[in-house]
Amino acid sequence: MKLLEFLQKSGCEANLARLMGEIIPRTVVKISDAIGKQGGELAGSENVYGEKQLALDVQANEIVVDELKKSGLVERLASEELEEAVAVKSSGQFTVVFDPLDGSSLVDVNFAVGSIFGVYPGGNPIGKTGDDQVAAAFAVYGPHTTLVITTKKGTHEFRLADNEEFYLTRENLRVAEDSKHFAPGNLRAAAEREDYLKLVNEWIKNGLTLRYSGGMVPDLNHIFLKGNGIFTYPGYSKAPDGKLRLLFECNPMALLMEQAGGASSDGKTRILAKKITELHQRTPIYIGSKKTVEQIENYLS
Ligand code: P6P
Repeated sequence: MKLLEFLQKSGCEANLARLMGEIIPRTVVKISDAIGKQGGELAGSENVYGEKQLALDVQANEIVVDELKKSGLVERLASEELEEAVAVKSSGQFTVVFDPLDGSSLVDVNFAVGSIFGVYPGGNPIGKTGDDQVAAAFAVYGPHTTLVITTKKGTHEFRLADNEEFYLTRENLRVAEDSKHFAPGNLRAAAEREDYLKLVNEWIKNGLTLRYSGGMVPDLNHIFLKGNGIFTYPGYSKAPDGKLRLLFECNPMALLMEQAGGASSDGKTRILAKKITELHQRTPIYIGSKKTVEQIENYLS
């Protein structure tokens, strides 16, 4: 079944179905094409975090901004690559937040990378929480180009076919309560954080399988498709709130994960319950199998 048809059959509101079933997929097809044509050349610019931007970062951002502006559905958009949110159309129904090319530096070593999207009703997401999202999605640019999407009726995977249409491949993804895999990000924190070192050693002792690529999107996609696992990116002295952004990365992933029966936390608070206070705020994140997240919260607290 085609993506748009699936969303319409699931009773998704018409404009949201168009946004998630046509507009965002169109940006993913264009970004996938761009990746195929380019390498990891630098753009000669830096993003708001002072990170060197690749030409691909800039191009992917422009592709998403352009399609969202043309859609007529968007009141405002915010990108990890842009310092400020962009007001688009006062009568627009949604605010779309996105990381247009997450892990772009991995393109250079031919690893899978991704795009992440979160959709809020109305305007400014500041003051809201991740629970206010009405939809979320991530694209994986790997051996296949896929989209994993939720409109709060479960989490489902779609794969891009030659005719530039996305077709349903996995309906109602489920993440089991216990982990057999682990993706321990920011391991440098374990050099000073005894608690994190003990957690990772516990997983090693319990024989969990390591699956970590350095790309949040493929690393989380592994958990969704294997049906279990834990991804962690804690803070430490040099970055108390870690590296990953609440709005552009963690909230969309947390919604997709909860819709698949998993959980996510910053170590104390459920990710989707955290107040959004600024566009580029960061948060530690522990996300995946529910019992593992609960164990981490009990352990770290
Ligand atoms: P580190 C990629 O740059 C990213 O934003 C995420 O995709 C990934 O999980 C994380 O950073 C990796 O961070 O510190 O291991 O390079």
